[in-house]
Amino acid sequence: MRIERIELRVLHLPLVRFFETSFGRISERTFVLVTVEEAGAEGVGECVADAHPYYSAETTRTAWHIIADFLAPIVLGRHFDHPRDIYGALARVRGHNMAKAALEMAAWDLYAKQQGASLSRVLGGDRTAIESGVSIGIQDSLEDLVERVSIERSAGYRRVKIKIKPGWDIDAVSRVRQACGEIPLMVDANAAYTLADGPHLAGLDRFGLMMIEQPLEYDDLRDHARLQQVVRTAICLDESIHSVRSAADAIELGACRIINIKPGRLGGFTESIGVHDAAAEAGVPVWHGGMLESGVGRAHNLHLSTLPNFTLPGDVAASCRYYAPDLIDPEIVMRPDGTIAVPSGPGIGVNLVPDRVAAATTEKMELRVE
Ligand code: OSB
Ligand code: MG
Repeated sequence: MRIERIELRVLHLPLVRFFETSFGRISERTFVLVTVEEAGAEGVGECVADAHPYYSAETTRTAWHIIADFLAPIVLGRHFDHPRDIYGALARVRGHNMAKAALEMAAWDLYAKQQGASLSRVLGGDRTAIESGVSIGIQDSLEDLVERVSIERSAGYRRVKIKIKPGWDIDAVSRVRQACGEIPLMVDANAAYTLADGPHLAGLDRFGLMMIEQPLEYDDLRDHARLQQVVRTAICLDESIHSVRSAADAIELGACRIINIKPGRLGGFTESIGVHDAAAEAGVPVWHGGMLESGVGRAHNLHLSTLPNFTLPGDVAASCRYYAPDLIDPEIVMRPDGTIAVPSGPGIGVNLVPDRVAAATTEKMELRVE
């Protein structure tokens, strides 16, 4: 594979419904879409960095800058036997995993298309469908929360995650349990607590949650290991895991019993497969997280979710929960049994609708081999 042209776009898409986490409420996403091309064949990748640096340090603008000025020049015109070699070639640039992932994942799509193979096969997955869960944000009231959970459960989602923060935790979980019974339920704090909240968080143990996701600081492992001694509920790490090495550290320290894999956070598919494999070896289950992706990133996520250690339902849900219409056709739909079929065509197996992409584009740039 030898990428000859890279196109960057900034896209702006309103969300169907606002999404609120412990770090704030958003109603739209602004993200970079990367297209890579060789001899007329194209691959696409979606950068999960948003306009603000609240989930992670990266933003739409830093991703644009890093891809255009540093990553694209490394990759353009260079021969790669396989897309698994790209992440290593970008190692000289420190951090900026979301920028790296957008470019690397576009290259995986291109490579799979050149092979005439489904991306999931190229990644090493063998499922034809994945189990879908939903992530439900903080709502204006507990009544609204119960209503949202009920709606998503009736739709068929196999597990429900609710966002928590101090002041919106025990009562929220208690109300959902009362109203909805013993559904597969978990919580995600997006780093809103400190170790001093341990006894309070242990108050969640009585609800039989599947896990507590990222209760403490975004870059912490040590306090999570201490917290896991205080709470019975399994801790799952999201923000704290940014590499195979940090995953191995977390497992060895006992900082988590479950890992959320997001390729954007990990610099792409190569490192994601590494975390998946390391976790499998240690007997730690993984699930696929979400970043409110459009259909492009969502399709990539579906394909990665077909690897064998993705044994828990993830946050990869139907397109219609996020954007109406989505950028792709056909959209990604969840079936009444709570599963999503993995597209079987070459690459990511979904098609961008050019008019919708054009309408959402606010900036565009092209880079070519000199
Ligand atoms: O912490 O998993 C998270 C969305 C944006 C940033 C961080 C997170 C999330 C979600 C939503 O939980 C998952 C989704 O529905 O895509
Ligand atoms: Mg999370």
